[in-house]
Amino acid sequence: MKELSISELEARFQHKIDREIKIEPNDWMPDVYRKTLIRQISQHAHSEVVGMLPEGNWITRAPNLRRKAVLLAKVQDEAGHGLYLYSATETLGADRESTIDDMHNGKAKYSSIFNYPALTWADIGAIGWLVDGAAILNQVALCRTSYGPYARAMVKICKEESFHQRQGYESLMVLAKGSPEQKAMAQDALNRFWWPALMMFGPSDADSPHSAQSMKWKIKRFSNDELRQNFVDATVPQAEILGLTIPDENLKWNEERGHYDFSPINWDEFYQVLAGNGPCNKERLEARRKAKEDGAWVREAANAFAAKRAMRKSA
Ligand code: BYC
Repeated sequence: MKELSISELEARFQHKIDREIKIEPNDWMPDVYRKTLIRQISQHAHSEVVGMLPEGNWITRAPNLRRKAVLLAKVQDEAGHGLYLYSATETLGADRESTIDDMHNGKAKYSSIFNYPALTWADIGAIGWLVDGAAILNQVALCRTSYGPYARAMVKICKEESFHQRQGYESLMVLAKGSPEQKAMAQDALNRFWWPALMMFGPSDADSPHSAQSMKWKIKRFSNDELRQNFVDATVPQAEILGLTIPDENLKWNEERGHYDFSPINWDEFYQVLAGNGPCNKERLEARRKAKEDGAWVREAANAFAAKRAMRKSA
């Protein structure tokens, strides 16, 4: 049989994507498609794992047993999401250890949002409502992403994220309807998390180097700005129900566009956080590096056990 040229293989690959056929691990794929996926999925996995830090810090300080149990379950879910996603990168040939090392040595990114501190209990509610809310909007679209293992992982992740978002909203509702001090705490959390949540969707479309190709390959189904606008449109009425004010004096319903208008984003702040200069970048990376060092003995023991078992089997 005649061997296909790279351009013929690429045309077949694109045709498959155009017909909504999922790409599976053993299928031919352009090297850049593979690399783009490893980059995006590993960034996503790192975000899940680093995302456990600001919330994990509040487990011992949750205001009651129910809240503590819910928060524990949420943080545990995030570890699970990290695992599915690291496994998805392995189906593309990535090595898990070096993928994680890339984050630890600053080569790979994780979501900017986790470089902001969780200062009060209300922040835990705001993270659920806004951060998980933003994550869901982005991730529901990823359930239809073109790479099969990533799309399937996202289905389970999205179900859990919906629960996370609702528990955050419910917890903030209790504070917003509570004493004036509690309401002020909820408002303060919204003030600090609103803009960083909008930045989670990534740079504006004009400044997003990967979007055009990722949209063509249907890795991404919507652009960064489209998802950000959907998030604003969905979240403003939720803030109204809470009786809280979104910290943007230019936020206004635009009848003609059928969307809310909002102020320009402070992109300098976004790029500063990406460059490692956010309020908690150093702390987050140190915590992850320390966790890896502290867990070395567990990995060594597990490997020794597996090797011993393999030797017994082959004897
Ligand atoms: N933070 O061309 P662009 C969660 C980077 S939620 C840091 O638009 P792309 C969770 C981008 O990587 C969060 N970096 O890129 C929730 C690229 O850098 P490189 C995780 C960002 O990939 C609650 C450069 O900027 N979700 O996990 O087409 C609790 C140019 O951007 C950010 C996901 O990761 C950012 N916010 O689009 C616990 C979803 N935005 O690689 C956990 C999957 C952009 O060239 N990811 N960058 O050095 C995606 O959908 C896409 O990767 C993005 C960016 C929309 C984020």
